[in-house]
Amino acid sequence: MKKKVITLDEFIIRRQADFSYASGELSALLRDLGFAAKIINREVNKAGLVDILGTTENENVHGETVKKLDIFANDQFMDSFRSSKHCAAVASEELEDIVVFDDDRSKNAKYVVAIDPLDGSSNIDVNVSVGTIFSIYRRITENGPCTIDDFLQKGSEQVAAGYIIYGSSTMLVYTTGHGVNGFTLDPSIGEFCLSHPNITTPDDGEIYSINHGYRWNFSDGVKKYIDHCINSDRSRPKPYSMRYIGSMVADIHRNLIKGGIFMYPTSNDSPNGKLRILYESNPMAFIVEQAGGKAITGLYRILNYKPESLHQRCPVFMGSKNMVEKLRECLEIDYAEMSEDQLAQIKSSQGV
Ligand code: P6P
Repeated sequence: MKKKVITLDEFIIRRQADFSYASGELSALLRDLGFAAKIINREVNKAGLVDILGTTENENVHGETVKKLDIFANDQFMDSFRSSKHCAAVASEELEDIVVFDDDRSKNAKYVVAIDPLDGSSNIDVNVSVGTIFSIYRRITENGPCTIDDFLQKGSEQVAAGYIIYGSSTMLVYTTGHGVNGFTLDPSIGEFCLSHPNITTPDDGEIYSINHGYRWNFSDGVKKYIDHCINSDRSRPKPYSMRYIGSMVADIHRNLIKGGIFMYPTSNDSPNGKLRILYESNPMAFIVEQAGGKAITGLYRILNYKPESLHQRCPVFMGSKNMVEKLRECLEIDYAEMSEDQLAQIKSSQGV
């Protein structure tokens, strides 16, 4: 008997019952995200054919050259959130400050969204998978327009998080704290259809993902873990493989399904790590933990950290729980030699 196709919209409405307080706003916001993702998917898929590839003359807040598709994606999501009326404000990787919606309905909306509209965009011109990452919080300010405080919440306060991967197929993967579900876009009907119900990541894996180009600069603990992977006991059924795409969504999605660990440590170029807490580390950590994995900044859980600024970065180690545990053991040599003050500094930089 043909299995019934469950679309994203239908799934979201069915799952609304998970929230006794749900008034449908979060469901509507998630559906709006899915719609915007379809529009961006259309442009990403034909990026090579229209003048949307390449770079603009602009740089974003991080001094990174902005790809034309970055701008298109950012504008698309901003329009979608503004018209949804269920989002009070947005923090975007592409914008220095938050955008507060002040129309009558939006300004009383319950939710705020942090988003990386098109992560990994440096890969666009060479046809490598890129992604969108989003994180949804309940606003904490009660009256008047939203402020940055609505965004500087611990990752454990997220009500939903997800990503869209524009790859060999386009998938939307999200969690609302009740497991992780994946939906594949069926272009023939223009719908995201449930394809990966209740994703759980293996406790172990053979894939480790890191940019070896910075190896000279990694801490002794990170080097110790890499050596563990490279010199792994050949009696293992399968020694480790290094897989690194350079697109966080693609690397973590692969590791989530197959098992593995993704690492972006600190380095001279990135003394606090490269990945942004609000719209990269936190949403991906929420998903990885909901899938049974672990996500740490080094010694501490990513979701415990309360960010102090909108675009703040942190070191990232996340994936299969036994691999993250092994890494954490290796990292202890980085801290063993530290003075109490140095350790206190690390703790405060990692939000403990
Ligand atoms: P590197 C893409 O620019 C990104 O923000 C993430 O998607 C990716 O994991 C990382 O940077 C890659 O950085 O320094 O290895 O090129």
